[in-house]
Amino acid sequence: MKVYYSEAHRSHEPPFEVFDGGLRVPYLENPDRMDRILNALRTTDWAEICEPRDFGLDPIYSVHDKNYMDFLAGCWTEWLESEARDKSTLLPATFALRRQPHIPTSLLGRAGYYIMDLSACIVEGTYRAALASANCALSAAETVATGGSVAFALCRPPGHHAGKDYAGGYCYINNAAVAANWLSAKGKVALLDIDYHCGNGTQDIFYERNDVLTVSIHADPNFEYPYYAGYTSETGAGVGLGFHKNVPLEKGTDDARYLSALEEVLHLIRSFGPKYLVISAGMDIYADDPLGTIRVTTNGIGEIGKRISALRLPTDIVMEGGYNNEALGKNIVSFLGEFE
Ligand code: SP5
Ligand code: ZN
Repeated sequence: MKVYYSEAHRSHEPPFEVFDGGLRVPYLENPDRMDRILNALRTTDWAEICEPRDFGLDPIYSVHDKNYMDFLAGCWTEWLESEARDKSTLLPATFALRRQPHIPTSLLGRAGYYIMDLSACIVEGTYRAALASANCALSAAETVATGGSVAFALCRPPGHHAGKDYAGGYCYINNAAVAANWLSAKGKVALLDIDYHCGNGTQDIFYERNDVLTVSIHADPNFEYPYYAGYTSETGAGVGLGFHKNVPLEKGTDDARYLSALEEVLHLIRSFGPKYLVISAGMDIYADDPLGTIRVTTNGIGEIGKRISALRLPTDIVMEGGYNNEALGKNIVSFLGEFE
């Protein structure tokens, strides 16, 4: 299996994030995550680690707002030129409300407009890392569009919380959405998000489209981040009505309950009849994840992989979250090992 991976992620290493109540904690979405996964993949005889190809900015601008991308590209330099006292990471403290906010010229004002929380910290290497991450997802898409049955995009930073014009939850460019949109020029696409958190960015990006079916299984947003999206009542709009599905889960969800939710959405994907499948593969559904509250085991993750692979669709698997670094390698191997 081709595994697309770039070293560019290493320069994206924010020194901290801010948790609920204002607690500064070490950045959970850290470079060590990739090393754990790479080490585990190197012990297999089926993973072939490859450099991504550079697709340029066009496939990204097809999903993300140009002004937002310009903000990502230039904000670090502006931050260094600003009056701020601690410049270790760009993080706003004021956020734009849902009205029709004016976009100010001030850097911190724009940061609060384009960033939705205190986990999408920006440092010098963020923009470059985010571009390389999107190129991994696109390279895997190209592999499955040219006859490959499956490819894995080992993306860092992750992407599914990033919308058309916002960053959030460790995400800046929505890698899976960029790949799915690129594939959609060649046929219908189903995008299944199994990360612990609702893929709110992906939901927003495809909400009014009927050529990309989006499905997300996640912790109930009524108690969990991202809070404001991921409810069962959200099923798409306009021509996209009926082409989005959320399956919120309770705290403590075990393998059996997770797999029954999965069966339900696999049925939906089968009836849609896509040409391609994109998976937003977050491993934070794992029982011992520091951010998670659901209890899927390593074997359960393998079983999820097995049932998805039984769809027999050309599949672009895109890395999302997963913060138990010690378990990340075995969980990814358990999942990917069921494909091909
Ligand atoms: C890609 C991905 O998995 N992003 C997840 C971002 C979640 N950020 C939520 C931060 C909320 C902090 N609450 C911490 C409670 C720890 N017990
Ligand atoms: Zn997550």
